[in-house]
Amino acid sequence: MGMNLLIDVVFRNDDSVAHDYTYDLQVDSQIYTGAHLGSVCLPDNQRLTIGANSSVMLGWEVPWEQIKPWVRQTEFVEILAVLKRHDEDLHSFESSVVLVEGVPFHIAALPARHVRRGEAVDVLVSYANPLATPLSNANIRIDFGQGLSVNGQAAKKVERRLPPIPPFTAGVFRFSLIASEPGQVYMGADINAPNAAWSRDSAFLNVVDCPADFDLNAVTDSRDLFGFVDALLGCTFSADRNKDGVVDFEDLALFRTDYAAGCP
Ligand SMILES: [Ca+2]
Ligand SMILES: [Ca+2]
Repeated sequence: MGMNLLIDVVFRNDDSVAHDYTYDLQVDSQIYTGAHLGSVCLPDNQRLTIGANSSVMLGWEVPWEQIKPWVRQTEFVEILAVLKRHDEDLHSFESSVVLVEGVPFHIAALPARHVRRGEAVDVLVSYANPLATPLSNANIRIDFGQGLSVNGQAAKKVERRLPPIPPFTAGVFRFSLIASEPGQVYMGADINAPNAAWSRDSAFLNVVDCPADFDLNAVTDSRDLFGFVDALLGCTFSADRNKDGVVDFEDLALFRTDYAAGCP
């Protein structure tokens, strides 16, 4: 991401006498459909003499600006070297594919992918800059499969300009959302930065709508009962049904009522 492409090619002559050659080098983009996005022009039909049983190593540097137009559509850059011997019709081909990475990042819902309808859940986006140069003007966008309430406002997406990311550092972007409808919510996220490839990640939220479904697995059964009793005996916050800050028999009574009612 965001770096010039350094290419080293070794041409070798295994023959017992020296030969004259012509070489070509091509840097191409590839996408999964096989469509061709463009090439970078490097010197072609260059002449080269390689001594008997010898190698010659040549190096090139392709500026990032020439690769950048491709990186919204592909992650792969192919390098193709062709060597042709003058005195015989002998061609040698060698190709190599380079993966052009975007900003590494990950989106996740906390503390779990299962949330209760109407309860706030945090979404955490962690990202990093693995380069030795600062990463600036990176935009993050998260689209939701269905409408949610984000930080108290109805929203179908979240967009944010990330602060500059110094070299070799990581950061997090956190926001809170509430799902008002039960079901599975898709969150598709991408980060777009001027000097990096496009990068994507996604996560699902399972929004459940049954008060007795204590473990939020969309099924209400005895495991929810045992789970609640464990939480009650352990005085953990999750057992505080009436949110009064105390875990006691009032919470047990509320859970028994919900459990007896079953799920809609
Ligand atoms: Ca359950
Ligand atoms: Ca309570």
